[in-house]
Amino acid sequence: MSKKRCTFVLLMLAALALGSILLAACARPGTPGASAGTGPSSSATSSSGGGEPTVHLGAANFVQPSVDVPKGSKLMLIEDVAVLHILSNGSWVNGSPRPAKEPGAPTINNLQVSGNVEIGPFPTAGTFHIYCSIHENMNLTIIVK
Ligand SMILES: [Cu+2]
Repeated sequence: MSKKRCTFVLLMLAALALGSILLAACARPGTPGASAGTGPSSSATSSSGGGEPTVHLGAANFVQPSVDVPKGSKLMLIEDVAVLHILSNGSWVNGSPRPAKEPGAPTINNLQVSGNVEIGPFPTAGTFHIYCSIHENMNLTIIVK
């Protein structure tokens, strides 16, 4: 009888411990996919309603030519038109693709974008360039500060 109760108590303790481990895992900030700063550590967001910066991709262009990214943040690429883009470090210059990777830039090497893709993080302040090798003059300037 008392042995049975003891087992029950142990089981309850085990369940509690497991529960708190799961809770701690869920509450960890920076989990991918967890959206829009409800966490306590969202003091880094300076403007534009929180969340990471985004750039939209049209049929053959970046909808905006440049984007500001807070240092350490990632950049979300959002495809507005269902067209494949292949992105790399560098830019189009006078009608020719010029691969080039600035120091401190995250490596982007023939990244196929169909749907939404996150690039980065961008740990270093500076100006970085990416381009789409399929679409002439499809350049994006990323300003990290
Ligand atoms: Cu493209």
